[in-house]
Amino acid sequence: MAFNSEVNITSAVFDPNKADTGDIDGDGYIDIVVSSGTDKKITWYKNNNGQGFTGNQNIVTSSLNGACNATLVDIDNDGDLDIMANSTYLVQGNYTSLFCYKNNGQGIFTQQLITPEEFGNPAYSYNYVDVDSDG
Ligand SMILES: [Ca+2]
Ligand SMILES: [Ca+2]
Repeated sequence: MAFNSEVNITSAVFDPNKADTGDIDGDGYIDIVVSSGTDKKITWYKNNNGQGFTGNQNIVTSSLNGACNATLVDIDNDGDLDIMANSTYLVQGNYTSLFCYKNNGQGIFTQQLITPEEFGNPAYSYNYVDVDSDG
């Protein structure tokens, strides 16, 4: 794929705030995940055999209020990339809830609430590190 011109991957997200890249479906080509807060979405876009993106939107969720910080990380160490994201609005009585969307290896995700924490103010960024160095 040549990067000599701008490519519009999608116009179907409202207020996108973060994109991350990684091979979501395990086909060897780097895909893109996007969080967009105003339309409450986390979506991903498949790279078609290295030829680029068709704009087909794979919706991970469309109900995460203030969805932000979509980040690809293999959180359960099973070899596929999962998505971590958080909400900046009230979710189940808590502000700034952290969610994991576990990948089945083919880009189908299952939501899991990780830490329903109330920080007082919404957290807009975070990092993932292997705190106990166990891989
Ligand atoms: Ca891929
Ligand atoms: Ca995984």
